[in-house]
Amino acid sequence: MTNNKVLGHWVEEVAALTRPDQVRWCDGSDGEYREFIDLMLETGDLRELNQETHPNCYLHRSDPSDVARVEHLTFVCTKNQEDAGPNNHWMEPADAHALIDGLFEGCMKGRTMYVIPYCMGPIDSPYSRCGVEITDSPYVVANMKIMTRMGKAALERIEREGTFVRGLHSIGELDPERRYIMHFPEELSIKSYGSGYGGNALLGKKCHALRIASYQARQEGWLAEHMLIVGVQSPEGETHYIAAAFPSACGKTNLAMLIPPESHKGWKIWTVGDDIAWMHLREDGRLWAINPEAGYFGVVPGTNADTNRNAYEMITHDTIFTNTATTLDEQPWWENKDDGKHPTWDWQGRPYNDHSGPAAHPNSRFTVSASQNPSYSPEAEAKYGVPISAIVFGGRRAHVAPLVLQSRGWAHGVLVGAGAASETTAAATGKTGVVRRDPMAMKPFCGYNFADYWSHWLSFENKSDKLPEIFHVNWFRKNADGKFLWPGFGENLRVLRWIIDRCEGRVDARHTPIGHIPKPADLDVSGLDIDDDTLEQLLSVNDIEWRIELDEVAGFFKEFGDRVPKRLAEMRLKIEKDLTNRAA
Ligand code: SAT
Ligand code: MN
Repeated sequence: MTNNKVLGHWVEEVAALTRPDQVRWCDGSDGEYREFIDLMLETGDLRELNQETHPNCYLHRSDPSDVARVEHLTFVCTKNQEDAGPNNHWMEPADAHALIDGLFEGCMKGRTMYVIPYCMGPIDSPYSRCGVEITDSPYVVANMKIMTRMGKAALERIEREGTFVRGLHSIGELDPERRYIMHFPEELSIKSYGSGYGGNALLGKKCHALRIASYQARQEGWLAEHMLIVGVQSPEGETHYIAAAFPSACGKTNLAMLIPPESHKGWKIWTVGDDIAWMHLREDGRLWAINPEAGYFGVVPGTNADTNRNAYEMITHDTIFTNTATTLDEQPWWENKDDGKHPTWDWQGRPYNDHSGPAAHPNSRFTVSASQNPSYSPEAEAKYGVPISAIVFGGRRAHVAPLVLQSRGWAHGVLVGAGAASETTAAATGKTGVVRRDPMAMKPFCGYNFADYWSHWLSFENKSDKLPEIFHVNWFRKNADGKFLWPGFGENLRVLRWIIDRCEGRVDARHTPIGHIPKPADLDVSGLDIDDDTLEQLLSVNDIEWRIELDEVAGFFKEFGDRVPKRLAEMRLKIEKDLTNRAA
């Protein structure tokens, strides 16, 4: 099936271990996709949704114990534990292989084993990387077809280049007690057992494009980041590209396909990517980004004509839904869909009543091709990607973090990213709403020691004087009554405009110890229901809160011991001193 001996061998080896009834090499064609959809309709893996209102839309209901990433079962298996760092669960590679191979043994009996060659990034981009996922889940194959460039062209590239990341996956018994997501960055391989859920099972996404790729990026001098990429075009026709990192389920997809509000006629937003950015320094000294993915695996609840019209419209056809509710006439339904309809069955297929919690799972998802997005940027297919003007870090913080701040240059920006924190969401199993450190929104995704990762980020500083400006935003700040201070969604464009103006040196700022903050007059809030006092609260820097914050950052850095770059520790200390002196 391939002339690449290493690949051919590996497939044989896996088949000998897992003993499937048949092996199927996937070609990535539309006909093949259709075939798998029909198969899953037959087996009940998929339900057909209302084909009049939602042509080619299907619903998958996960096992109720398998609806999010499982960080406590996700391991980075490097030879030395310190290389994985305190930010990862670690297992010795040989032990990890033995443990998980024990689970894989014979697990595909009675099943078909699918071989999926895929390419992360435009098929002809020198920055793209290929992989092969072996799985026994047709749901995974169908999702990989939407999320990656999968099949024939990818296999040809693998045969040409001779290298690929190996990903072995089985849904196993979907038993949470027999579930592991293991990464072997030194071997460029991934083994995932016991889950069918997105980030655990679609191995091209978080496992390859972030955990393995971040490890490779460090060795090779580039960056693999948990960032959306968006183009902001002004009425004058000038386009700036921004890469922004937010934790899962904090609105990356919404920001990536933002609809300019009524007040912003003539502005246009172009989506390059909504989740992952691979960034390379090019000869012109600028950082260029590609989106390794070809589709969106987005959070469904909250998507409506006001919050994200682009997404709302693009998921009315050719979409796989996972864990949404349904109406009596089999339309997908979710909380805040605001279409006037009511759910009849909840995400588990039980009759819905409002006492049994949300109808759609809070982490229910859509899988859809990027080409269906009305704001899809033609530059998303560009070989070298797009040049990045600004990098934005963000989180979900009810307090402390102002609406926006700009760092004092690259190194301070690295500190801002490294110290970022956010309240946890339903995208991962565990308690939601707890503030935790989430550097660069990479806590669950950095495939090696965070301290080394920060050093890697710092290493770019002297390589170019045309690096992007670095910012931090917080759309989620609340007042004393617990109400959001900022309207968010389309209005976030106002903040992006300030960011671009700062990059272009067109606007002044208020200089504080933690960074540059907009002067209230420079943030356009015309037409918004925001009075001077609210704006002041949004932009305020409370010195005491920030001293506590920086203290927490120091505590967090301590977990990484001597490996933390001195530069970061010194900068942190200096800001703490400046805040103290300011108070004195
Ligand atoms: O990791 S997933 O792809 O399942 C979604 C996310 O957490 O961003
Ligand atoms: Mn994500």
